Amino acid sequence: MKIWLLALVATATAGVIPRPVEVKEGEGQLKIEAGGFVALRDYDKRAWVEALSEAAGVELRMAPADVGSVVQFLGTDFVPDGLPKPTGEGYVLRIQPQTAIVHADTEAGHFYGLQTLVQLLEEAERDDGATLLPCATVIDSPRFGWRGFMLDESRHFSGKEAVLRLLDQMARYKLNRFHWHLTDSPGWRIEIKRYPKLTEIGSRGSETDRREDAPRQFYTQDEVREIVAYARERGITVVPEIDMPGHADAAVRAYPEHDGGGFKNGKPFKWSRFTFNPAKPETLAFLDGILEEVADLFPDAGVIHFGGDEVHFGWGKWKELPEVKALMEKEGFSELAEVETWFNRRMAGKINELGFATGGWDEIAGRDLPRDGTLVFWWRHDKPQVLRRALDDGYPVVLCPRRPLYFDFVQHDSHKVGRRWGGFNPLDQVYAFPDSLNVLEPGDADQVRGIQANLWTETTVTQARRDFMTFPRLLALAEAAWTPADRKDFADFEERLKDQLPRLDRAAVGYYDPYRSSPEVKR
Ligand code: TNX
Repeated sequence: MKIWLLALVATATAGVIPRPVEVKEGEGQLKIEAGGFVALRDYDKRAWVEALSEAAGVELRMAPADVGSVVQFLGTDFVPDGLPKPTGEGYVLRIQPQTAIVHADTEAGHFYGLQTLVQLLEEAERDDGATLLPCATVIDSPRFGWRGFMLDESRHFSGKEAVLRLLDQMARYKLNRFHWHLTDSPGWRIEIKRYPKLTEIGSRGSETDRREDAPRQFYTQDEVREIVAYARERGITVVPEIDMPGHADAAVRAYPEHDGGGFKNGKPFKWSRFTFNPAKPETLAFLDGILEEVADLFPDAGVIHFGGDEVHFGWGKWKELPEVKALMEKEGFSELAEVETWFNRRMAGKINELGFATGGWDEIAGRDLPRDGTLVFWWRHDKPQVLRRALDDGYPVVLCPRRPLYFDFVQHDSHKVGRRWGGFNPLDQVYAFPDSLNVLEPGDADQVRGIQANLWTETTVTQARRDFMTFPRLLALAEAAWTPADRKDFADFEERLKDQLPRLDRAAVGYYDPYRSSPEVKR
């Protein structure tokens, strides 16, 4: 009997993704029946009661008081001796024969305790209309504060429904930053009231549809606010990206007076208006105006990302622009890189003035931006020296290298569509990050804010393919971001993952099934 019970406990606590820091198995089980109360402290969260009801398969009710509740959310005062008092996003979950208690110090901590409880309830044994939850204590907190996922909306547009569904999945697996790449050459995807042509003209088309009369695809400001609020309810901060001075074709299409041209190695390339004019006062004022509206729409973002990537691909025409010539003369610049740096400092200054840190791709490292107002996103996996330099220079960084964290790279060798670069990005390599990286030193811990995967959407025309590229890698990312290195175990993760795949089916989320080699979704 005892052995059987322990076996049950072992499987019941084994299922959670991301794997918690510590799980102590208890004795006995908590019986959850219809009509049971959930005590929410001072939170008004009907959604939490609904999530628990759905996971338990029985209808629970919001409790009038803490007494007699089958699930309780409590502060840290009541954590018994011998257990740590959780802080920040951490929580302690105690499942006892009479009640399950989530202790935390913050709403985020309670929310993550809820997610763990939900996953445990989903796989708990059902008995005659009740759900039997094995007793256990879970002590948990994240490895990284920044657990991110980036979605490129410009190359192909996902739209509100898909984004809300993605946020649900991110929250379920305890990811907490949604980096929203809203602008790029194919399309401008966010309404800016001061500049209506950005969406009247700039939002038409995509990577695979270059018709001038293609349908408009963008988020209205109301939709942006709705998505930001939806994310906030789920512990997720939405970080907007407005890419500049490169990747600007869509905006320049709408407002050609800001054109800075686009030349690659002296020759025009696909995006002939790849850059903003980096030195024209009207263009800088235009970008200021955009950033002001963005700041209003994302008041809690903490970071506004201004791109800053791949500018040299498209700056071939800068030398001919009168404003650039005048700037170079005035400042005594001899190189375009100095113009780029000048532009970076000017716009980062604006973002800081608005009360946000400036996020930027790793090209912005080495430009002497304020260390406390800048966040560097290291993406060029083939340039570890850039990461090393950024760290040595004192910048905080988010690690999102192409390999293994770009989800537009294929995840299985048999896959034909998608990127490769000296290899590709299978599940186990996503999982092994960042412990697989040999650039980091123990002293870097404070500066490494976390990790993030990026879904660039050049090759993902349909939502089915975006899902296919994102899942199940998103779950490996989540565990890599949350679980301490010494608790990571890929074989164990795979066992838990097999139990999560049917949950993705139920949520109508597509994925690549590595255990059945499901057919490639090519478009
Ligand atoms: C590089 S990542 C880019 C993106 C592309 C991506 C494709 C980055 C900062 N720039 O514009 O979509 O590669 O993998």
